[in-house]
Amino acid sequence: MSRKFRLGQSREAQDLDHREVYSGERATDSKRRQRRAERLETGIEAHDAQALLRLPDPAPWLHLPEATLIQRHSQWVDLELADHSVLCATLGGKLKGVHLVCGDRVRYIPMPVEATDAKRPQAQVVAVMPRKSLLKRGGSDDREPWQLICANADELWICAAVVDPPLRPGLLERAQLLALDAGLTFRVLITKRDRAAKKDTLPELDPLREQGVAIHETSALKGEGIEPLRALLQDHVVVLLGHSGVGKSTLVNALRPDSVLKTGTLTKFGTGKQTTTAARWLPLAQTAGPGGGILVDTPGIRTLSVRGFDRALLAQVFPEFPSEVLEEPCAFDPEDDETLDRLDLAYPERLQSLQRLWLEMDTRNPNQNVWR
Ligand SMILES: Nc1nc2c(ncn2[C@@H]2O[C@H](COP(=O)(O)OP(=O)(O)OP(=O)(O)O)[C@@H](O)[C@H]2O)c(=O)[nH]1
Ligand SMILES: [Mg+2]
Repeated sequence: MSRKFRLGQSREAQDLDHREVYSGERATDSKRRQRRAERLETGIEAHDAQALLRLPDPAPWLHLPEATLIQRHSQWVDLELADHSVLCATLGGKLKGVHLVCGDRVRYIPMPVEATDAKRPQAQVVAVMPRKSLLKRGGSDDREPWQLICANADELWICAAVVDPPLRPGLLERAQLLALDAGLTFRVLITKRDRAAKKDTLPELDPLREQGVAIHETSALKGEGIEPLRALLQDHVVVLLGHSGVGKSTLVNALRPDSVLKTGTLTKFGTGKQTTTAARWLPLAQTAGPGGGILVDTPGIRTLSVRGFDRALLAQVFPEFPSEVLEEPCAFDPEDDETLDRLDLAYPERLQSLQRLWLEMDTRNPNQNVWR
């Protein structure tokens, strides 16, 4: 019997609720479906989030030249070689299943290609060197526990615009957790400062100011607040992260006079249009002299998931809370005046943020054992 299903009503989707739909199917079909579902389930359970971050031993390849992976494309990667030239490379079979990311130091085998054929891959990546740091965020479920952002960075600068798109303190807390997890120095970059009155002190940032987080106010269009950043970049690899449209690429262009990264306009809702589509490693050395630093421009993010991160990190992001709250935040009612008075919080709304992050960090996979 052949049946037609509308979008979202596939045979598999129906299977979740109405197994009787299959009562008439042949035994062989039923067995095949059962085997497929078992394979999927075993696959999911076998996922070990930490194992996915392990890299194969590069020892057999250490005689090969080293390069930096500066951008990933769907079928190939761009490498920057020791002489700063860029070439296109494919990934060798030995790296099957290894998640490479912008900033990885790799070993490659050059492949002979005619000089005129610059579009063909000219090398094959065969090994990845151990990473100094790895900036990542949580994935949506256990089939993709992590989304890697950048390897071998030193600092994370979270970019947030004063308006268009609006400033969201929740995103800053999440970024702080990501930086702590990766061991990176954390800075907040307020962009589009020209769009708010000078006397507006941006009180949303007070909790971060009190913690001593470095906050830099900039206006890339007016060239304000850019010079101090140039000094901070010296000899450092800095990842720029933020919502689409906050002005990350505009900032990179301001910091690299020879850079012409594409920047975008905003939608009528004041959000960006995902102008940058892949993370790109951008050395400043050619313009600012040796040791000028590296900027990594990234595509605009919608959220920063902290699924699977260590709850112990929360104590550093929410230092104003006593340990009893950090151990079991959900035991405290954020709407109960008596509780809030007892905790004597300067920013009571942070209790809800703490609870949200604490729950999200739970490693339980919401999609595990789904019959598909
Ligand atoms: N007024 C003002 N506008 C700015 C400033 N910086 C960037 N913009 C504008 O913001 C818009 C988005 O800038 P982009 O640099 O493309 O933003 P992005 O963060 O790279 O966006 P994605 O690549 O989509 O993630 C552009 O129209 C810029 O002109 C600023 O300092 N002041
Ligand atoms: Mg951009």
